[in-house]
Amino acid sequence: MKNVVVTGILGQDGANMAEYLLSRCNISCKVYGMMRRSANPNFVNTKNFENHPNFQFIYGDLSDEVSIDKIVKDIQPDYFINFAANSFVGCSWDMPLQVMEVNTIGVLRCLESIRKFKQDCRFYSAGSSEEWGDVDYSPQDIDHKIKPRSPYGASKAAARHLVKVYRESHGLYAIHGILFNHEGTKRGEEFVTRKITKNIARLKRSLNAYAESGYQSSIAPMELGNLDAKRDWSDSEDFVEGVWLMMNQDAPKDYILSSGETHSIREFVEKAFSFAEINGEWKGEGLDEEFGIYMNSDWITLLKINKEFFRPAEVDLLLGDSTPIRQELGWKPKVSFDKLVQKMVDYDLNEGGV
Ligand code: GDR
Repeated sequence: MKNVVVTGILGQDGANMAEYLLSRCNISCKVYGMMRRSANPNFVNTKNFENHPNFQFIYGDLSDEVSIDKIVKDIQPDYFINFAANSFVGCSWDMPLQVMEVNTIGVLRCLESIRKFKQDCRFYSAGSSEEWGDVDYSPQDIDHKIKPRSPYGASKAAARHLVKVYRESHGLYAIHGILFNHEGTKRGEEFVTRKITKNIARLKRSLNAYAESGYQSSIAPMELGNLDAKRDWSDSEDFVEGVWLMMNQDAPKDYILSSGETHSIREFVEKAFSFAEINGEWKGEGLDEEFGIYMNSDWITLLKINKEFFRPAEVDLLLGDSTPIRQELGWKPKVSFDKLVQKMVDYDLNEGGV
């Protein structure tokens, strides 16, 4: 039985990783899911496995080295998978010091604890395509220059250097996988994909109520920022399997996980509305652009643009080249872009939309 510490257990990737290790992985694992102490933790993402006999919640905080030291010393993990982070790029301009403290110094604390107390523990650091920022070429490969556009991107780039330094100086099995955008039904609502699918579920209910009320009720549109940014989106459940492959190579090596396709936010919006069978249209331009629908010959605005959701510096285009992990480790994603959008819309229209 392998001891695995997974940080960020209440978040999308931590929960998907634990679920994979406990139910589909070929190695038997005892999973310790690390969470921070907080007044009202949200366990919605862990409900499928939190009572599994090989699962245990543990308290810890990346900003507190005493807690990380204690976890590594007491549990003696074989693997330490770090998904804990301040992962929202948009707020990283508002709290840059906290972002560096958690995303960079937090990684350093993990590396130091492993160096001191369990040198053969394999460590995974969650890197990001945001490290490349304003890209020089597409698709981006692992050798692309580091050019972050946000404090978040800079924090992940710095962590990447630290992982390399610890690997080369102390011989640790430490890797920094570069993950492009990855989504799913456990995704937080501050990220654009889940914000869209949750809002579409709400709008679907509002449109039904509007028709039932004899076209009397009012409908609050969703508000988004830049619709023209392009992202390389995948399913987080596919990615955690790729992370596990990276953790089980003969020698540590960093890889990219990506779908190899890029789509604009606008395309995601259109697909999501169409899977919800809301056949609307765009009108207007720039900040006045809207997506809406005619009902009873009234124009109903379903989406409008809000300047507040634009970023001080945008990453316009991301497209990842994941050929090396596909060829060398046999990783293969199962969920296409269309399937991902459909899965999220269906979930929010049914169980997740309340
Ligand atoms: P991203 O994800 O910054 O790419 O980072 P996010 O979903 O937040 O933004 C994607 C793109 O959508 C545009 N956008 C909006 N974004 C949000 N959140 N809300 C809006 O209303 C909105 N309108 C338009 C953004 O400008 C951006 O271009 C994600 C995170 O998971 C990181 O932690 C991870 O490292 C990277 O993906 C890979």
